[in-house]
Amino acid sequence: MTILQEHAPNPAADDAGRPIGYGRLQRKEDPRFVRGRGHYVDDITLPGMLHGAILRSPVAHARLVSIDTSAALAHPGVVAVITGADLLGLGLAWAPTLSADVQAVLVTDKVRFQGQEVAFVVAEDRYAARDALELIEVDYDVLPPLVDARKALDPDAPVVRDEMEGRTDNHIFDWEAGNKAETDAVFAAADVVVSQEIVYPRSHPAPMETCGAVADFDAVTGKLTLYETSQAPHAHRTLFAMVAGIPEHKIRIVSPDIGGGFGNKVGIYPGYILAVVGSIVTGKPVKWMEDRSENLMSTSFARDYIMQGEIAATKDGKILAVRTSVLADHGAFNATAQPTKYPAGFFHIFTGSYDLQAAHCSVTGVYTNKAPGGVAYACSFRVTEAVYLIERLVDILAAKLEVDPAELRLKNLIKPEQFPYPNKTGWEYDSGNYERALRLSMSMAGYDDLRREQRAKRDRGELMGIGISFFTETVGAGPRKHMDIVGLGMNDGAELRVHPTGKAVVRISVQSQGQGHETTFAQIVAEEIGIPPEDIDVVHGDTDQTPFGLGTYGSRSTPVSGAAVALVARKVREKARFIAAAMLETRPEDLEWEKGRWFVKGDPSVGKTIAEIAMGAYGTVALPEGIDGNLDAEVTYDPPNLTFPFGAYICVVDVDPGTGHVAVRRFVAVDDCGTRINPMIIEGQVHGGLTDGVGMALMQFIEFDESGNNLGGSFMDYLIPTAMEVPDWETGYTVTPSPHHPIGAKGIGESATVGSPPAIVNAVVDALSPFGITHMDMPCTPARVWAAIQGRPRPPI
Ligand code: MCN
Ligand code: CUN
Repeated sequence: MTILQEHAPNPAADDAGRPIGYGRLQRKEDPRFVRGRGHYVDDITLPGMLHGAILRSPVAHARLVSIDTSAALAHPGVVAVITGADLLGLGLAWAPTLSADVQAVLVTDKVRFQGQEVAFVVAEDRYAARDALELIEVDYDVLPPLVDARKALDPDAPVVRDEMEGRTDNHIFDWEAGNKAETDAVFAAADVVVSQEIVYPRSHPAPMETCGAVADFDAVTGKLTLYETSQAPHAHRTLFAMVAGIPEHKIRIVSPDIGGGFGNKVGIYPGYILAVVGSIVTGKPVKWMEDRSENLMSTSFARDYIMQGEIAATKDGKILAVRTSVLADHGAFNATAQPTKYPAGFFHIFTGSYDLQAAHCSVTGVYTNKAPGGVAYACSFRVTEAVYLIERLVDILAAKLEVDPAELRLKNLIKPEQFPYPNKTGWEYDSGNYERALRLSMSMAGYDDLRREQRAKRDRGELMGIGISFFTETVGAGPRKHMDIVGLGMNDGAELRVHPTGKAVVRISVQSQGQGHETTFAQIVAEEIGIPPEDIDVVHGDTDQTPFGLGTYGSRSTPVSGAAVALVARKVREKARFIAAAMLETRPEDLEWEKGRWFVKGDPSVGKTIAEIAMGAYGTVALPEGIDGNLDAEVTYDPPNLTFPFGAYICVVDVDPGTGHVAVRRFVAVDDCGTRINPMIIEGQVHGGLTDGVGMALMQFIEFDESGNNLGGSFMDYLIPTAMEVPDWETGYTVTPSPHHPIGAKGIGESATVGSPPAIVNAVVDALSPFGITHMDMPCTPARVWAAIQGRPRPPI
């Protein structure tokens, strides 16, 4: 095992900022991955396995007139062709979504988005299955599609969900937070108000591995084993039991190695259900794996928020209030996979990191003829949109007041002594020292020098921009009193067993998709009971082997499951104390703990290590009353609150006025995720999220033409940032532990995706400000930037 030392001293690091034991431990899972020994769903091959393929609709909105499957069934190798009519008979044509809506598994009445699932072919190999798709004859009666969410509530708009009883429009929900009357009063009396329509465009998580499943239903035992790309195997098991009527104890869900999730693998897709139906119908295991275009066209779209934002302030720059009304395009099915009872997730946090007097938001959700949206993409469930809104508004306010955006933020950030801070929409931020983080990012960036450089460049006609964002994240869903998924409280279990020779296995309910849980969760146990991490096996991703829990998304693994793991280790440590006392023939209260060992107070030479205690537990030592002969424990953890990590980001861009190309020259990211477990893994998480941000801010488009055709269905159209588009990230950190987490840790997995787009767009707008530009919608592509500055006289500075 190699233990790398903390490198580069960080100006803010102090004793409290040291990571927990084993710090930058190299990832335990990597020897498997770098040798090509990862085991993904598509690597699973079962005896007699068949292959499924989905026929998808080429049109966005159409009545289904007829389907003729006879030619496909006659194709060599084809075993079964399943249509919506077949599913109706099984009661499986419509599946519940995670948000009290239903989604068609296969079209029965009407196609509602391009790419929707129409039929499922099961064949002896995937080529036969794919070939047979072309032999299915479908007669569509094409209808005018609803593409523009702004027109969704017009009286003459096509009605997407006309199958729902009594439904004559496309309205899904209205939701609000904050206090409208108070907010309006503050706005009415404010010196300065700025308003802006701010659009967070549709985006897609696009993980390296697409979604897929292998279903194996054993008709003799009645047991369903489902291997699937899932971020939440236990929640999926319960849902499958509810949907398919298979008893829950007869369902085993296995999520092996997952090649990236980013929210794409939270929900349950028709393809998973079809693989199960295929296996039940044929009596053989059935594999279904999406191709790239299917993934990009039909699964898990995120964002799509049209936000009218307003911010009110005094003339000397004290921000008083924020208000916004949002139109949310949820696509054809409200399949939003998020764990809160609020239809806009954690959008509450649009109040940002500022000490405000009042705030109000209202969100209206609508159906359109697009693939289900409103789902998840490294987002903490709408925190991305909320942070983008407030951070753009603060910059627009700074421009209006002609003050430096860093100064405006420093003046308004919540102060350390105000924590725990109740924001104006009812959430309590657990801990923070915001000014310290912003000042650190400014010193790392050399902020004043950058502004000087910018002035000199402007004099020469060069376009350089500096953008800041400060964000507060909301992660660690969550307290069961606040949130659930279809009635399942957001709690997580952990089981720890120490074997007789002192090696251990910890079983967890969350599911890594690349975040390194096998390493960091072993580090937490190592810290708590002193067994080295290489002696601790982390088991996850198999419902038959792990305790119940709600899975990995919303950066909840560390805040919830990590807490469970720390507590289960403490439980084992306490049990070990009683066993050690029996072994040492003393009283438990006479023992003292040092990492890995209980010893007699005042006589450190007399003690027992965890390994010795484990042998004692399983051995012949006479155990005290109530202590059984093992060194095991289990817990289920219900967090008292969410955790609120935060960060201060500074982006420097150069814009080429001739082509409109934006180059991100520098990016400084200071993150605070409380106590840090593994700084190397944290940096990896931050680098990935920042790269996502470059994609969203500068490159990625999912447009639909007027017929509802998705124009972003391949990586030729939906661009993925590479090393070519990103700078060398400059990361720093501060440490403000969470007061309610057993080891003080907060999540980090989505922080950089949340925080980076506003920093980048703020930098682009800053670069273009000499043209009088105060806002630009993402993505700031060369074409858009170039068009924005054409015909605009540049005032002399
Ligand atoms: N960590 C740490 N110290 C902390 C906080 C976290 O060392 N104070 C470590 C954790 O122990 C874990 C990793 O950082 O190994 C991420 O932890 P956490 O913030 O708890 O997030 P989750 O593990 O719950 O991961 C989910 C999050 C989400 S929601 C998305 S989306 C996303 C992200 O993680 N998807 C990812 N990062 C990803 N990284 C990879 N490689 N692949 C994905 O699909
Ligand atoms: Cu919001 S995407 Mo992540 O929570 O799986």
